[in-house]
Amino acid sequence: MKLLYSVASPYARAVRVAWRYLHLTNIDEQLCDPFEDGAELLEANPLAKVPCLIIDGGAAIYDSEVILRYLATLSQGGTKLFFAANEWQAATQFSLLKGVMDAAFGLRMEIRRFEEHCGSQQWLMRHEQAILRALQHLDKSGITAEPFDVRHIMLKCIVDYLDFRCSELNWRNVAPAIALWQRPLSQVSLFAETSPC
Ligand SMILES: N[C@@H](CCC(=O)N[C@@H](CS)C(=O)NCC(=O)O)C(=O)O
Repeated sequence: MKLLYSVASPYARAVRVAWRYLHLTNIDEQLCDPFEDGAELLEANPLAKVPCLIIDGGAAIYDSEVILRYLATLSQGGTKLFFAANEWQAATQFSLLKGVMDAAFGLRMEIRRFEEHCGSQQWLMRHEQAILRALQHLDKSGITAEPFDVRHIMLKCIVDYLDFRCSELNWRNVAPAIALWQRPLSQVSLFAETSPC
């Protein structure tokens, strides 16, 4: 299998951490800048987004949630990536995390538009506020104390992405428990090997 990814993408990083976490070995990672509209990516994913997994036989799997769910089915060692289907609170938290990742990417794109002198202050604030409210909510929910699963992979990829791409956003003020939890995890090989910086 081949995973098309970019180093900075938090979505792709979540997938890259997950396959390592599941001890899968048959995945080749191939760098791909989605903004270059390369032929291989366009053929695999008409949306031209990474991550995109091309499985043996040539079919493509995207987006990141679908890839994560697919990888979870390949795990043989008993390592669980996902919570049970009827754990609605966990599922809702997972949706919240996907939304924060979208808002973080949206914020980064808006910052880029500001660099090109066409940013919108309203959209910048909207993304920032969504991120801060969500991280505060997750912090208070005690997510960092729960057993490790896909939600923690998402959370770590989000906060590292914010530090990397949106470093002026002071998220640590509203999420002190997540801030404490984030730092030592960076030493764990899953995260160290996939770090965007
Ligand atoms: N919903 C998608 C989002 C993926 C996504 O937006 N990836 C970004 C990189 S971080 C991308 O490829 N952007 C290219 C574009 O927006 O044209 C997922 O979960 O995989």
